Amino acid sequence: MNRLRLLTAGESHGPAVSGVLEGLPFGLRVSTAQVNRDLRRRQHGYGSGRRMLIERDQVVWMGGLRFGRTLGSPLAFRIENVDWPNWQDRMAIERLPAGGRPKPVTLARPGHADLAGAIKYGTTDVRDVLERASARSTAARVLAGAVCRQLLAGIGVRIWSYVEQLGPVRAFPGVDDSLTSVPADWPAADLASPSPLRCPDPAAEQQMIAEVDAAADAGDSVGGAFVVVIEHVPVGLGSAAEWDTRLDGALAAAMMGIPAVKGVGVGAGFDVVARRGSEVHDEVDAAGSGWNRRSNRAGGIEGGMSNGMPIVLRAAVKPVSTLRRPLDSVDIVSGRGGRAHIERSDIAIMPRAAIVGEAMAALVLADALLTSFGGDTMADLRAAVARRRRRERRPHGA
Ligand code: EPS
Repeated sequence: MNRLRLLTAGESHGPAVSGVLEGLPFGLRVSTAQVNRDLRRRQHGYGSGRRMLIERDQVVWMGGLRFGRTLGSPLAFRIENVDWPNWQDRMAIERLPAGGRPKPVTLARPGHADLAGAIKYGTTDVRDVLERASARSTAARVLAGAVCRQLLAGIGVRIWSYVEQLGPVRAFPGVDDSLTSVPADWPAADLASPSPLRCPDPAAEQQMIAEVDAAADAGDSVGGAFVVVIEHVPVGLGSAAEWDTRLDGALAAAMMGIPAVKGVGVGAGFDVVARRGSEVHDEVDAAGSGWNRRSNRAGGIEGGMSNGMPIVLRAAVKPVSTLRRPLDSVDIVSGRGGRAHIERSDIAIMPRAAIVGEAMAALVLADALLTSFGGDTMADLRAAVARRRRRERRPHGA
């Protein structure tokens, strides 16, 4: 990111996760209620483990706000881990607990950060690695993303998401692009009261629930795909000037930065492979007064820049790597074979991963907005965006 910097810290079973978001303009009104709403949305979803019944994620502001508005200074925050008192010995901060070193975790879980991390740091206790590699860290990102979402909402940008696939079950099966079947009122309904798996196709959602149950019964886990949609983005965020100034590149990197994401598509994504150009590019329709497109296979980005159509991102999420029926592994101390460590875990994270996807998109979009338009204050930013919106208008033809 160019204008914004986000640093997060905190172990999954430490006292808190925390963060600093730097680079916000002066004068952004931040609703704590809306931040807490987004934190709650990240905790919601069928297939979550028992930890989500323990935690009640809420922001504690540490700096950067006065009377509910940003001061242009770093925004600092934390979220307390309610589970911390149960881990004070195993995660003691300053010295070994009175009872001595807790039993180390030595059987690395395939798919998790365990093995590579243990070798990287030369540790004989995988807990040194897994605590930070935990998806708990995404709470801090969702918090920062919630603030960026409010900045974006101020210039009319809306971000929403849904679960498109869970294991083999797809929303709106038989439809080429599931997005075309999502009811128009679904994003608002999801915000007000999310369904168990945040899937907009109720019939598919029932099958998805059965799939989660089947995976749980088998001691297994299940992944899927989610879609993030970003609407009313000003034209021209990002640029074609360099490989690292492209908006699609930044968004893809941010999505890949979500734990468990293994693939990202923009618009038609991997479906472009087998199609001809006429079936991929979005014709500009002369009818009407705007720059109307007949389709949005580009997913709102052409030449690395937003083109005014909704930005559509799709992410493939692998199944959670902690299995109750564990896979084969090797003990990192003895070198002997064994079954991977079992840590309390989730069965499916799809509805929650999608909320993290919204947050990552908000961070990157807010950064791209500030990169294009700058501004020390929200008033500066809004004025610059309004100028761009005027330039977006189509000239009247003869
Ligand atoms: C996680 C394992 C579980 C999840 C955790 C991520 O935690 P625990 O080991 O305490 O049961 O609940 O996610 C969160 C705590 C969270 O807030 O999302 C893992 O191994 O990555």
